[in-house]
Amino acid sequence: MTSNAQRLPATSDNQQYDAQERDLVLRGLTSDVKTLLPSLFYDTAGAALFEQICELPEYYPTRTELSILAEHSAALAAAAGESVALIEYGSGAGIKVRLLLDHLERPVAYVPVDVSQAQLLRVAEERAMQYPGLQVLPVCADYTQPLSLPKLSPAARRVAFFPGSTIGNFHPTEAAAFLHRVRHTVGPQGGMILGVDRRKDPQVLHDAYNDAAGVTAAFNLNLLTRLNRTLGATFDLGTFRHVAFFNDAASRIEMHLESTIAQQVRVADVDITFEAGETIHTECSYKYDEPRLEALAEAGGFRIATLYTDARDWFWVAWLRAV
Ligand code: AVJ
Repeated sequence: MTSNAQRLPATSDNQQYDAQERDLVLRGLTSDVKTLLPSLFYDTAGAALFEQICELPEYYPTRTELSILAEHSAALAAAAGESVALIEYGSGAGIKVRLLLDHLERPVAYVPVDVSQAQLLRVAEERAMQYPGLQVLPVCADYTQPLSLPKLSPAARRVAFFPGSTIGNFHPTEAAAFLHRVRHTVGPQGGMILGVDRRKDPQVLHDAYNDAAGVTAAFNLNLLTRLNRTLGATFDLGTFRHVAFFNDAASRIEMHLESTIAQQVRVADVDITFEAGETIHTECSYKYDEPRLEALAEAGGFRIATLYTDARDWFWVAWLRAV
């Protein structure tokens, strides 16, 4: 890990905690505006809750993106061309990529990148069996950090696949920096297939992150359960509540955990003070319109070649070409 200049509060005993997680969490909770990184959501329970979110009637992104991919995967595959090396950032359960692999002409390699090693190896093995002749080269890594990828045939055209509107978790400057790194990886002949959630009626957005069944609330609060386990934290879940709203000026959904009372919580042997009503900002989910997406593509060294959308204009699967 790279070192960080910012100093953390001194502690009596932190040996038992994962140092990287402790550093990240304490840096977030001791800053003026308390924040935590969305990647912390995805422990085993969190990943299962996210899968439940994807099934909710209010949560449209997953099924909308799948419908776009199902309808346009042949066109996307044709645009990508022959002999593609497909690099998937955050391959997860690896369902969506099959729609592409089924249509690509003689793909040479599939490179799934994911932090979850067990799931990564399972998906890699499955795909290798389903697509004989396809080289499957799994990379276990956090794709938000610079990556080194396996050597790919110089004849292969590199195409990045980043579905799920996960790009929405990045602030615009981080998103541009991420695309720029992808652009470097795919090279001047490369391309990118990017899933992007669009700006839309704020009520639709609000409902997608405030579902009636309370699954999104459970997903958000699970972060505190995780920290209680991994960092010996003392969060009382009865004193925090899920808050999610659309911030129109910033064009993003914000998720927060609000402390309903004034209190102190210990996290990895450090006392964190909350005022009543104070929140921890746990996630941003940026929503794009065309000018915003164009600006992002351009800043990352791509241009928008084709935008595929759904009947309601709620989501995009964008085909970007390297500039
Ligand atoms: C996985 C980042 C695309 O922002 O919609 C779902 C995560 N958070 N409900 C999103 C999420 C709350 C999701 N992404």
